[in-house]
Amino acid sequence: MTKLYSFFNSSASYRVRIALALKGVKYETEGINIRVGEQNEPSFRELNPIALVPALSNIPEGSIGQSLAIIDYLDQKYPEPRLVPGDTAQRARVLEIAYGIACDIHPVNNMRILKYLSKDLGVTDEQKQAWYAHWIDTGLQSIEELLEKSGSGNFCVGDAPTLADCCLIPQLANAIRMNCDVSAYPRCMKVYEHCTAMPAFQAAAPENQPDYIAPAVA
Ligand SMILES: N[C@@H](CCC(=O)N[C@@H](CS)C(=O)NCC(=O)O)C(=O)O
Repeated sequence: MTKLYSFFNSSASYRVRIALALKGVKYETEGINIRVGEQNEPSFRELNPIALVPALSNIPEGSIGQSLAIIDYLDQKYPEPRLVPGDTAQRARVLEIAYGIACDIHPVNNMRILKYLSKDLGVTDEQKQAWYAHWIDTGLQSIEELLEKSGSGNFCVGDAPTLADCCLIPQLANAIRMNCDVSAYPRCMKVYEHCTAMPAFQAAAPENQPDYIAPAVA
């Protein structure tokens, strides 16, 4: 069976889980605990030399890393429902939002970056939180403007979920988990409220994953 190497709290993994659920693809989860460095094990690097989750394997093509490449693969292999629209204008809007999140917002707040800030550069927890919140704010402000451009409603673009929603929901979930103030982004939050009530998005949510680790109670 198709296997997804995933970490429950990883937003890049969450993007792919949403796509798999929307398309109704059956798969098994192999938990890679990035908190303890399992992404750097040689057995995982063989599947994804970039050493980041997710990776898709047990497919005829071998294994694929990079969440957007995996979703593109799934869209080719299981065309319904389409996550990257065929229509040229809609496709451009969807990719503009998805890349804005996956290329510009997510990478600077990735775990290895935050660890480098603390361990190698010696920044305090407060400074690290300020860094995180700053890039979330800057990024979500831009996404809010992109959603205005795309005329978002219940979804980022059009009237069905697309790759843009697969990227936005996990990014917002992370921001909320990290106590960022998201009240200034009403278009983003409208999409968030609508999508997170849908069964496919719920099936993909961190707390519903087999490798879920409950937060420690203080
Ligand atoms: N561009 C990659 C990003 C993947 C990524 O950053 N994954 C994170 C979790 S969301 C990770 O594995 N972090 C481990 C680390 O920072 O060492 C993708 O879209 O798949």
